[in-house]
Amino acid sequence: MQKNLDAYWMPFTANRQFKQAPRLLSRAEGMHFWTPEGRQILDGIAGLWCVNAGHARPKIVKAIQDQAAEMDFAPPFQMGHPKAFELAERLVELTPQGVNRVFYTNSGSEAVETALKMAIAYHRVRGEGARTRLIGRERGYHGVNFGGISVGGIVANRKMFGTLLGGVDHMRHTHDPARNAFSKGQPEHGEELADDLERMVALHDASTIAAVIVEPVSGSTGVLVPPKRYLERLRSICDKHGILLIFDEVITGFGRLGSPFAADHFGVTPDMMCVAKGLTNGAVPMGAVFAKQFIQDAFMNGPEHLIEFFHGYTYSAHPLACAAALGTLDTYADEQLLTRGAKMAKSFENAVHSMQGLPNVIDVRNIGLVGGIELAPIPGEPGKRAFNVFLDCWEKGLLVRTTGDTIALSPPLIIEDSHLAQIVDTLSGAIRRAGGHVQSSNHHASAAAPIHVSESTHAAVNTAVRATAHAA
Ligand code: PXG
Repeated sequence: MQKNLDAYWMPFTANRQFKQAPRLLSRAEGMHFWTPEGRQILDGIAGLWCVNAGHARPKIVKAIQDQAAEMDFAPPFQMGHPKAFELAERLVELTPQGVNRVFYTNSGSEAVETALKMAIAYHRVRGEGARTRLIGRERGYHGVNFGGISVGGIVANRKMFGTLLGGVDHMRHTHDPARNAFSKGQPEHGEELADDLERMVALHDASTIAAVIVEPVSGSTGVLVPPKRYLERLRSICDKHGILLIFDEVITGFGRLGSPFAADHFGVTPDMMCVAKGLTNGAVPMGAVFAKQFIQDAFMNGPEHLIEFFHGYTYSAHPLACAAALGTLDTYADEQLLTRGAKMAKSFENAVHSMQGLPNVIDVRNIGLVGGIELAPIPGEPGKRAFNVFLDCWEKGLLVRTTGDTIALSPPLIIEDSHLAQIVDTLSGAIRRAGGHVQSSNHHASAAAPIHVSESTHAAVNTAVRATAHAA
C-alpha cells in the first residue's frame, strides 16, 4: 500500500479519519469486491448504485478494450462516430413511449445541469422566455453542480456554496414516518403533498415556471419511496400548467425497481429523464438526458447551419463510454436484468423487513431492489450509529451505504437468495452490536414516538449527511 495518502483529496469522505484506517478495494467480479489483502467483500450497493449487472462482466470488459484500441477519442462537436448513434437508437427502444431523444453527458450531475438548461431554453425558443423558474424538492439529490444543488434539498450540500441559482423553489419532501413507517413498497399516505406544486403556481404563476425535477425514488437522502398516486398527481399538475416534468432516474434507471425505468414502474412518463450510473454499469463515466421529441423539435428552427443548443462536453458520447454502454445493454438483454429486480423484489422485501424489531430500527423502506433501514440516532451524534454499522459490516465482509442514520441497500441485479441471506446475517448482527443506547423498536407505526424520531432523523440528515455518511 502507498505510504503517503495525503495528496488525494477524497470526495464526500471524512479524509482525516479515512487516512488513519483506509478502506481499500482493488479487484471486483460479479457480486464481490476484494481488498488488496485478498479479503472478499459482498457488494450490497452495486458499487454506488451503478454496477447493476455485477462487476467485470465479459461483454463490457471486451467492448471497452476493443474500443480503446480502435479509436480512443473523437470530437463530439460538429462530428460524430457510429457507436454514439447506435447507442441512442438502442436506448430509445428501452425508454417509455415518446421519450426518444438522447443527449449525452459524463455523469448524473451533468445530466441534471443539461436537463435544467434544456428546460429553460425550450420555453425560450418557443417564445415563453419568462418561464425560467425551477422547482425541486426538499431532501432531493441531483448531483453536486450549481443547478443540481440549487434544486436539490440537502442542506449540507448547499450551505457552503453561497447563493446558488436564483429563481428556485422547493416542494416538501414526502417522508412521513408518523403515518408510513415500515411500509412495504409505496406508502399509503402523502399523495396530497404533490399539491405543493399547485401552491408554487399560485405563488409564482405558471407563466414563470419552466420545470419541476424529482427523483421518482429518492436514494441519496435515505431511500424515500413516493406515496401511492403522488407521481401521477405531479404529472397532472404539470400538464395543467405547461410545466415540464423531469425525473432524475440516475439511481432508478436501468432496472433498479424491476422495470427498465421508474417511469415504467410507476406508469408515469416525464418529459425528460436524467440517467447515468447503470447506463454503463459504472464501468466508464457516462450520463444522459432522455427527452420527448417535442422538446428537441422546438429547437429545430432558424437557419440550418446554426447550432441549435449551445451546450455539450468535450467527452459527450465518448467512444469508450458508448462502447461500455453497448456492452452493458447487451448484458442486460442476455440475462433479462432490467426486469430481474421484479422477480427478486419479494425476497428482497422480506429480507430488509426482517430487520424490523432489531434494536433502534425505527423504519424500514423498500421498493424493487432498493432498501432503507433507518436507525434511531445516538443522542447528540447524528449519523454515528449507522456509520458504526457500516464499519462493522465492512469488517465482516459486506459493503453497505449510510446516509444520516439510514442504511441503504441496492445490490447488483444479479443477486441470488444466498447473497440476501448473507446480507441479512451480517447487517442484523452489526445493527445488534450498534445497540448502545437501546431503544425498543417501533413495530407498528402508530405511537407518538415516530414524530419525535422524524424530527431528529431529519436533523440528522441535514447535519450529518455528507459529513459522516455520504462520506462513507
Ligand atoms: N442524481 C441522482 C438522483 C443521484 O443519485 C446524481 C444525480 C449525480 O450523479 P453523479 O454521477 O454526478 O455522481 C446522483 C448520484 C449515495 C450516493 O450514497 C448517491 C449518488 C452519488 C454519491 C453517493 O446515495 N448519486
